[in-house]
Amino acid sequence: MEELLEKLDTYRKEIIGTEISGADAAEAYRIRFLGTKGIVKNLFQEMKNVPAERKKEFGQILNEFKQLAESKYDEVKPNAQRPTPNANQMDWSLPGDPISIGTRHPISIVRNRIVQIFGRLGFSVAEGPEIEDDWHNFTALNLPEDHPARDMQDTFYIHKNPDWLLRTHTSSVQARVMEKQKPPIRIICPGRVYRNETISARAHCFFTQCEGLYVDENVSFADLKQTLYFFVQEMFGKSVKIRFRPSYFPFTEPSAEMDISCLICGGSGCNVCKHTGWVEILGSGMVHPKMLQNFGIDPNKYTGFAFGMGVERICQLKYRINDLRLYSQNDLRFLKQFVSAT
Ligand code: 2U9
Repeated sequence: MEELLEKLDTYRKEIIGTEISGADAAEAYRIRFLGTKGIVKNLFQEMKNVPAERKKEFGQILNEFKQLAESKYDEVKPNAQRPTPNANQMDWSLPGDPISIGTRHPISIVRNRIVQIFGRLGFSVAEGPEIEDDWHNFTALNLPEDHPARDMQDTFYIHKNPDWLLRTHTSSVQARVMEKQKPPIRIICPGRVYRNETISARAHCFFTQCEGLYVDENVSFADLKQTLYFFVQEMFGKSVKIRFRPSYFPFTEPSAEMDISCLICGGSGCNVCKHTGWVEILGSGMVHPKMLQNFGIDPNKYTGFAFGMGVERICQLKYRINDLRLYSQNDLRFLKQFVSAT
């Protein structure tokens, strides 16, 4: 033990007294003291020969010695690894290290474009919570208690009584705006919605909706048609045609689905449009008078139109994406293809 302590003392003096300059000397020091067969390692191996009653004392001394050896190396290491070049040795004209800036997600690109197009028509963006209560997601929107959308199998419920759930559509945002704001109301509501679906190429348990609402005096179905026609022309190009088919939504009456002429075949028929020449892109209608009443808006004075679309669907048509799962797999080979899209 005494012999060991003497050895330690000699090494301690060596460390304190040694001047280390340059990368080679620093490396030699590291190998001698801190290497896998170095002095520190060897001294720790001597522990087994120390009598049991002095193990604690020797352990402490050894740890302090190890810290001394390491801190000496830390002092000289930066210089050893990165010698500071003097200004004359620097080539200031060399290009910098490239910074990887990533790309916008295709859904963000399309959502921003939708917001921009409707922004030009005076629609502003409204947002709301993704965890909703029953009233704003269902009851206020003409979806009575026995409606199939309320089924546990279709909706992710979070809490019972009070009923909280993941919103199944962004219509709850319109409901919240109508609650607070009197007409004129001209909003679009982009955001994520959730449905209890089995994930496949054509369905997902979450997706992005963008719904719109316009309530004012004298708003007509002609306004609805022209607004949506303007939107698809801006989104897909001037040559696109539209058609409306009667439909049903609980919040609107009359309701209609809107198709656009197939972007792939121009209307002559192909696999994408299932040889019909048309593809469905959104749902729409005149706001049901009962809805206006629900929010204290006089249906004899005000009318309105509303519409809703899946951003993934618009993106699918614009960029020809054939599998919904691609949007959420974070595969860089997919995402990097949108580097130049705006
Ligand atoms: C209020 C008033 C009116 C919202 C509307 C649609 C038509 C619609 C879906 C179709 C497929 C979107 O992508 S999708 O899931 N939606 O077609 N949504 S009218 O009407 C409202 C909502 C709230 C207060």
